Amino acid sequence: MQIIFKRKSKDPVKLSEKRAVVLYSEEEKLHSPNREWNFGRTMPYPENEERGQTIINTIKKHDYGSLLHQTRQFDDSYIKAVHDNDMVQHIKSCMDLDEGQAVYPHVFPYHQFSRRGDVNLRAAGYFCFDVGTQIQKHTYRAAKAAADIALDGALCIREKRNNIVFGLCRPPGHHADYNAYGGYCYFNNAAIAANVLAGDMRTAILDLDFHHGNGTQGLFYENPHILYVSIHGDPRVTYPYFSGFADESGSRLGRGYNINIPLTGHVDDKVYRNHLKDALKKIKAYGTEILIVSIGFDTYYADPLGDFDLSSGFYHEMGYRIQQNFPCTLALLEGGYDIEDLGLNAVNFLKGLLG
Ligand code: SP5
Ligand code: ZN
Repeated sequence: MQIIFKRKSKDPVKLSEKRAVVLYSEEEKLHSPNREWNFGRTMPYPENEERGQTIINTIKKHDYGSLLHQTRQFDDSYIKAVHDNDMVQHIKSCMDLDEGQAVYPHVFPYHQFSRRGDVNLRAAGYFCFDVGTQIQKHTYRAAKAAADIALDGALCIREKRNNIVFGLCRPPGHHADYNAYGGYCYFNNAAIAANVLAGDMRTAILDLDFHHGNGTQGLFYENPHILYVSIHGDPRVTYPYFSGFADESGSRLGRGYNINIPLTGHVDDKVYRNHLKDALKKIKAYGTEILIVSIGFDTYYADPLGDFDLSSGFYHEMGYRIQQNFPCTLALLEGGYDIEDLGLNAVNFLKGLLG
């Protein structure tokens, strides 16, 4: 396999040839909260810097280190094209915090007299939809780096320098909506990428995280130009609880372009495979030229947050099936919290993408 990173964008992508890159950023480890609330007690924060570290280490250990590249940096206008600028400003303003401090919402707006007021640290309740997602001094820098990775990947594909990109985004993004952050997510990395691609290529997002991507759904719910398909745990019993039901199919012009596949009961490789094949078929029927995959490894049997029972080897199959159907794929990391096998699962997925 030959990897060429700097080909002139005029040259067409030969689909038989895989030019893959894995993007990461050193900035991401700046965001690593310690603990979160869980039923009145605290538990270790699952979305921490070890996640990125173990994936990078395992990639190197399996001799894919040559694929790793630090992301380029971009203007924050790409983030502001997708999110409420006041929310971006709110997260940015937390750079004034002291080291070790964290912002949690402590007042949530309710009913008709909830007014927005000034955007300051006390406004967290306006933008934050859960109490598990804190902002620290360096959260903005990490979230910006994760968005840069998504954007860099999108541009690599749009400029035809690469056809397979795996972006190691941390913090993740799929729970972040236009003016709401939560679920360990601040900026919606997949949506930021889709926003720059959809003008040039027919774009779909396949969300394979264990949790429903309420943010991605929300951002494109009325948009027919970005198909959103998600396979996830049944929201009646699974975070984020208030979205992800099968009858949410898009509205206005976007009607029919939002497909939710919530799964109940025992979901092993075999059950999942059938739904994955079905999802890929629908995405193909859309005429998809670039597939963005929100890849979460919290569907793993040993994951502390997810209830599915997928095996490590299944992530290889997942990647393989995806690239067989969609030679241009931008995979972006979402969840996955079993630190012990997270690296292996990610490498298996990467190997599958490489064919
Ligand atoms: C990106 C992503 O995967 N976000 C998920 C956010 C889920 N936050 C809810 C954490 C609740 C912890 N309760 C543990 C229950 C274990 N069964
Ligand atoms: Zn998740």
